[in-house]
Amino acid sequence: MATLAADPFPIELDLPALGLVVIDMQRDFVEAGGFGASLGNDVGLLRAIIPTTARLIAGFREAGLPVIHTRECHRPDLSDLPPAKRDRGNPALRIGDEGPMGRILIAGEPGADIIPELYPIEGETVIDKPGKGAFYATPFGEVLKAKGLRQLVFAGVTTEVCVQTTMREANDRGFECILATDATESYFPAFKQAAIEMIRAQGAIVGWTATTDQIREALGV
Ligand code: TIU
Repeated sequence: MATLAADPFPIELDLPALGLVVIDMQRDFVEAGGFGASLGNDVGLLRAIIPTTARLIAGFREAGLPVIHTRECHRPDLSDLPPAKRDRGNPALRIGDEGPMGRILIAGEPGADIIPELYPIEGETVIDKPGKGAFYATPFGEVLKAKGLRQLVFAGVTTEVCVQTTMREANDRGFECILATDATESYFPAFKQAAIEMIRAQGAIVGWTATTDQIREALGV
């Protein structure tokens, strides 16, 4: 056991049952011409967390604990893309359209892959998910169970969309969830702050928050 100096109160980490989940650090969300940009967002904001997220991932690797990556993407034939998702709003390019990094948010295209700075290493699990949450229509839950995980640290983008959705899904399934506040980002700074506060309010109603340094210290790296 190791104590993590988290908010709103410290949490005892059971290291053999702890894993890191890095949500959707894909070129489509952080590079020009991708899905995030097609929705009208300033994707530059998200790039600021790349070095911190790399340090967090390195800490888990050094401690010998699992790192699981997710990618929001769809099959090339769009059979897992509900029309309600594709037809939403008035984006510059829709999911499946040809963009500068290949087809927007489609599995196997350069834009849908994880950025080189945070690329998975041999043996790490990558979950492709058609929704915002990582449990829906994926083997994520079975993977966590097979690895014997009970506590999850979350990083990635965007804080209030895919990260928070997955944290809430995990919390309902009995996992203790910790958000790494400096390894997650939103296109909307106010939404990031609000998500952090709503997660840890009411006695950690969804989970805990901690910085990358605090997490690395608890890991002993
Ligand atoms: N648009 C936005 O903020 N996020 C997403 O569409 N997906 C994820 O958060 N990964």
